Amino acid sequence: MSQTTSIADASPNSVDATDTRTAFRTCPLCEAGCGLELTIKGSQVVRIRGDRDDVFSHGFICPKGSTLKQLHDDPDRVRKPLVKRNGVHVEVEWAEAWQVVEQGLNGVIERHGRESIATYLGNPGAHSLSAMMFNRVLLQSIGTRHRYSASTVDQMPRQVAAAYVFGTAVSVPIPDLDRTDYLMILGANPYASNGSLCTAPDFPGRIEAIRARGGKLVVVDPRRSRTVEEADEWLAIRPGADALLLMSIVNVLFTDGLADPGPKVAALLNGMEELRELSAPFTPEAVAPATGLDPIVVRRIAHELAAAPTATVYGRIGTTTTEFGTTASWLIDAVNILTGNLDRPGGAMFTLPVAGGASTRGASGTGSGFKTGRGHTRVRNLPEIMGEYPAAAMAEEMTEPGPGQLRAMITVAGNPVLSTPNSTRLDEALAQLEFMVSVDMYLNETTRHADVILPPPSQLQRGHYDLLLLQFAVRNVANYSPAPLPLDAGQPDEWEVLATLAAVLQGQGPDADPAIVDELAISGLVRHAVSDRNSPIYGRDADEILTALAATGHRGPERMLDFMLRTGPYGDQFGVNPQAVSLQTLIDHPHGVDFGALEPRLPEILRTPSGRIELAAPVLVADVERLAVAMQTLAEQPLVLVGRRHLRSNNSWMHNIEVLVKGKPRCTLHVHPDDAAELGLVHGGYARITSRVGSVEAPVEVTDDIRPGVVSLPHGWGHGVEGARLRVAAERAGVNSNVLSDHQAIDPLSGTSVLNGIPVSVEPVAVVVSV
Ligand SMILES: Nc1nc2c(c(=O)[nH]1)N[C@H]1C(S)=C(S)[C@@H](COP(=O)(O)OP(=O)(O)OC[C@H]3O[C@@H](n4cnc5c(=O)[nH]c(N)nc54)[C@H](O)[C@@H]3O)O[C@H]1N2
Ligand SMILES: Nc1nc2c(c(=O)[nH]1)N[C@H]1C(S)=C(S)[C@@H](COP(=O)(O)OP(=O)(O)OC[C@H]3O[C@@H](n4cnc5c(=O)[nH]c(N)nc54)[C@H](O)[C@@H]3O)O[C@H]1N2
Ligand code: SF4
Ligand SMILES: [Mo]
Repeated sequence: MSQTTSIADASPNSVDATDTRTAFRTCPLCEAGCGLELTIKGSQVVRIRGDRDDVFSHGFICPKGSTLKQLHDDPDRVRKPLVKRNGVHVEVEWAEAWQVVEQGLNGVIERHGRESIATYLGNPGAHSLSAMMFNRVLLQSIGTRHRYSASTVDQMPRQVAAAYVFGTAVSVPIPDLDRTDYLMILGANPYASNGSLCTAPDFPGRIEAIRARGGKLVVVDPRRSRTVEEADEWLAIRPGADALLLMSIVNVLFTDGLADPGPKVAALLNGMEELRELSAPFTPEAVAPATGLDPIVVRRIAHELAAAPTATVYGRIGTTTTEFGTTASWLIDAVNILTGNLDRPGGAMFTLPVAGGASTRGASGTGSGFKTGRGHTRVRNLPEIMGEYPAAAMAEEMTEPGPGQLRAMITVAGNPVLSTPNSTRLDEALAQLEFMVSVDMYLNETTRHADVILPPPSQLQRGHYDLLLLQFAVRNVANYSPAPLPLDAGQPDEWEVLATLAAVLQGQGPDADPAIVDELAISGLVRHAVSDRNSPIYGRDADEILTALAATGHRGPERMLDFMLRTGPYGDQFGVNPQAVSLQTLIDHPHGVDFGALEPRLPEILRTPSGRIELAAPVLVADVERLAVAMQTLAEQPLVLVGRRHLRSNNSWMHNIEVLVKGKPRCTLHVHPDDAAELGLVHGGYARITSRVGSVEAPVEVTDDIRPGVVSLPHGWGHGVEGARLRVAAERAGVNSNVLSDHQAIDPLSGTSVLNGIPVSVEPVAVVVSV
């Protein structure tokens, strides 16, 4: 592909082999987005450390950040397309790979139609500028409603709740970590994860600062996590009961006369009286058997939240990937609102993203609101939510015969065989497909099923701007990094892979030119904006804007980003405000640009049809009936499984990096000593864990860092399967915890899987030691 070669040749970073230089690159591995300083000698990265001048991370990194070098150098990383021949993946040239892709996908389309193709978009795509810009183009080119992603095993409930309450799925209130006096965390462990839906490099340092200035940290978690160790108070809740705890806090706020949203929010609030009535039965005493928490403590915490000068409640994975994910997320908003902490410094605030986004577009203060159910899955009739179907439904859509059966799959940066529920079932379903393509850098548990694997360049060979996660940052920050290393000869950029795939699906043949797709995409964006009344470039000449963009020399995702920055809230609006932001501004500031602490955004941010905050949106209110039933059912569950994350793991895909996985095995079952005694488990022994859908065996760690009645196994393990190429990971394979998670168990409001609070039985297994 000629355009590929020319990009590699033209790279501003290509250097003389004797040169040593410094490059700056934001780490794309998690949501913290730390600035990295790379020392590069010739084409070799010799050192990676934290960028002390980064405006947001100030030099902080975790042990994963520096391993971008090992990732780049990993001999197992796929560097050339792989095509499966007689069950074995062999390297081919790009031209040949595209022919196989074209024949495979066209064959499926001819035989079964476009609706028989599914897509699964994985987590690293959310950190890839290429994927953020071109996945959309790809999805449009396929023309299928069968869109799946990691969102429905993750944050979808938080987004759905925000959409009902504030109007868009990205209007997520962010805890104002740096100014709060009181932080209550539910189901998140930022000391391991470094935060999520709260972009805050050095989250631990920001927590320590809260306590240093006399503030308080309360953590709600069934485990004594690293974050709990740093907390003033630990509420060891029973899994799945957070919505009940939160509703009981709402109850106390109302009954004790503490509910006071403050004048600005009160004037914009619908549904306060309705929520008061809804919360009436949920006293701390009534929910205690389900939550396992002392009602006296809960009452005190409710009073503390109301009395603190500022307070903010924040919930993540342990609240979203449960049966009441959406309802819990809504009630987090409710507590922040009722304690007067919404949209004020130190409370829960809204980011004003520099590259814009749904919360900055359209008419300010009002919108069309949020709807689901544009389409339903064939087998279980599950509704579309935010343009996708639940990941938990993928397998049955592939295996259940009949019209509309899925026959092909395209994965981009995803490993659903390890990440989504009832993995065994999905693993078998993928094996039955007629055709599968994966855009991925590893031959792993999922991509081993692919007929063709199309590799992106390494993370260090791509430019970066965290388009999605900077929308959830604790400061208004922008940071773009150009690719530190040039592309390998013949290697297309990730956006070119995605654009070519899109073109092939549009019927342009295996020689399709991604540049044409790119031109059409940017032209579409610009033409849409100039005809959009609410755009800052409304009424301008589209060709003039396109010419200005072309003059920068940027193409692909960089050009789209330039357009978004320039039409965003801080943008130069193409000449209107020349001092303001464009991509060039960010190139000139390699350590990022900080636009300051979050500022109040009400009522401008609202996009609800009423133009008000919907504290009692009908869909959310309707779920309270189910919550009332849970007061009983949750109290009766004997033993449940939760997950956990480790600082040195990153979901399923960084286990092939030796420096990260060495040491003690981490894929172990944590069991409380009381449970161990009752179940006959011993520290260092093995246990068989069985759920409704599967069974795995794992080594046991007996620890009182977990509440009785709960066991914990991390996800993302279970390597060493046949056909994968992960030599380091295979040596410490671990087991796949999602063999145990049940595809039937979902939060109905968001389609999100229940990955925490899975009923299990556990028994000892005698390990046969060979002599
Ligand atoms: N090192 C590392 N960092 C990561 C990742 C990683 O895999 N490794 N993944 C990244 C991604 S994709 C995400 S989404 C974020 C996630 O970031 P976090 O949400 O902080 O994720 P976890 O560390 O899994 O923390 C979830 C916590 O919820 C607790 N929990 C389980 N069930 C319940 C429950 O019912 N109620 C309550 N209150 N707590 C419960 C668990 O014990 C655990 O401590 O992390 C990101 N960062
Ligand atoms: N039981 C349980 N299950 C969980 C969770 C849990 O807490 N408990 N957490 C859930 C969460 S929060 C998430 S986000 C999901 C993650 O679920 P997934 O996104 O499905 O899985 P990952 O492990 O992130 O796998 C990422 C894949 O992308 C590839 N990859 C990495 N970088 C790139 C890139 O730049 N481009 C491309 N094209 N490919 C790349 C990797 O090789 C790997 O195959 O897992 C979920 N599953
Ligand atoms: S905390 Fe996240 S962004 Fe920062 S270095 Fe570690 S993995 Fe990278
Ligand atoms: Mo995630």
